[in-house]
Amino acid sequence: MTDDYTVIAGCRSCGAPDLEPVLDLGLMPLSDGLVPPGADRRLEPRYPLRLVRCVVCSLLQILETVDPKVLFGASYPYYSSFSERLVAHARSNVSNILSRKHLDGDSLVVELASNDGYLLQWFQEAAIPVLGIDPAPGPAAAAIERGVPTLCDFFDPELARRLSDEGVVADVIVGNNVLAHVPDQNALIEAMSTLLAPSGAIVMEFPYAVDMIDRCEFDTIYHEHHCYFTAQSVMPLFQRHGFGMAAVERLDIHGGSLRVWMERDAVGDRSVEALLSEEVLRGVTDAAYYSDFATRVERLRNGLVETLGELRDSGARVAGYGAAAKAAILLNHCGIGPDLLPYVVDLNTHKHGMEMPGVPIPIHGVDQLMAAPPDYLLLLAWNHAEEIMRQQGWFAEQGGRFIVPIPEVTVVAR
Ligand code: JHZ
Ligand code: ZN
Repeated sequence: MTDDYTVIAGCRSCGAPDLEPVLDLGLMPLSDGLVPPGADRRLEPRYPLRLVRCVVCSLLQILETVDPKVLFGASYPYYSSFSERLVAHARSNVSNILSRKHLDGDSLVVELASNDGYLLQWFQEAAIPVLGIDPAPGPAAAAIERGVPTLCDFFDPELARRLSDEGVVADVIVGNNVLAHVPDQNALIEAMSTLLAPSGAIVMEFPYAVDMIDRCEFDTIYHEHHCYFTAQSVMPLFQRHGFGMAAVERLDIHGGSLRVWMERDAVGDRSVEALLSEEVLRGVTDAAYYSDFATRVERLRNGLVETLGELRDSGARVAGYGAAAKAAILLNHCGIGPDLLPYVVDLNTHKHGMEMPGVPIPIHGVDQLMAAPPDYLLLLAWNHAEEIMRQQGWFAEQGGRFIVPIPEVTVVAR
């Protein structure tokens, strides 16, 4: 356990002090804190991880705030371009924006958490000037290498002010999987407001909390994600800063996400009205909607551990696919170590040779599977299940089976 974190006293959005418990995941390591082999595991930091809900604005959030410099520092290993589907998704996101908003060679698109440039490259292809901002040095350097102008820094009100003073004005700000990643959402929106042209649009994607709760995606709860949004809880956050939700879309990326289109004083179209009322009907602003989540998570955990235990006892060989951030939470919360899962494979070369956070499970390249095929492949990156099963078709053809752990433990022969 370590003490380099703080605990919030009130809601990250509205400040209300009444935060009711939803799920306690115990002491967890940092989900992207890969560990070099031979490191003293006793020194590995662990932090409490408690999901709570604001009684006033219904925002789901974690109590703990780990310093972002620790979370997204020099060894941050996530590179978006390793998923073909994610790159294709980014491309269609860009055409969607271009069809809604007139942009040309005099416009500017700023992307927050632009990672390795996997999205901005498509604006560049359409000859639209871009600026990426990302604090993680590895992915930012990869973006620069592929010719995407990128500022390696944390985007906050101070940086926004500095850029604005230099004359930077954004016609569109894109922010995918970044709204939850900052500890102070109000400051982030204020900073975006500083940089945005008066008629500009903010287009953001984030995992949808309704999908997370419905599909038992507890492993997407980790210290990088401070908040888990519904349409109902994200609206007041933006309204507080003068923005309205013009449109909203449900997407099946990352286990289920929302894409919101925010503009100053916007009045929502049919999509906004429809989703807001659907949420009310589902009761997402009531405590009851969240009350059995913890029990369902425990049931899933027990079922997975039992399945893996039976496979081990029967002499079957099991490996994991995807050294994802969510994998760290799934393995640690379930107490799955190398006895149940001897190794994990991943396409991301930056992760090879390292070990999973919290549990000494080594990460190998995907070719390891061919070298010594296991009998079962546990899809830790279950959100990419289709892409991975397609890519590893040979594995199924020679009798291998996939275990998909979420939303419930399922064995797929294909
Ligand atoms: P993946 C990430 O979480 C990062 P993670 C971040 N925390 C976030 O907010 C969410 O996304 C939304 C590999 N892979 O995408 C690549 C293959 O090896 O589920 C990754 O290491 N082969 C900012 O880390 C991992 O799996 C493949 O074919 O939970 C997937 O990680 C594919 C498709 C992926 O996100
Ligand atoms: Zn609140």
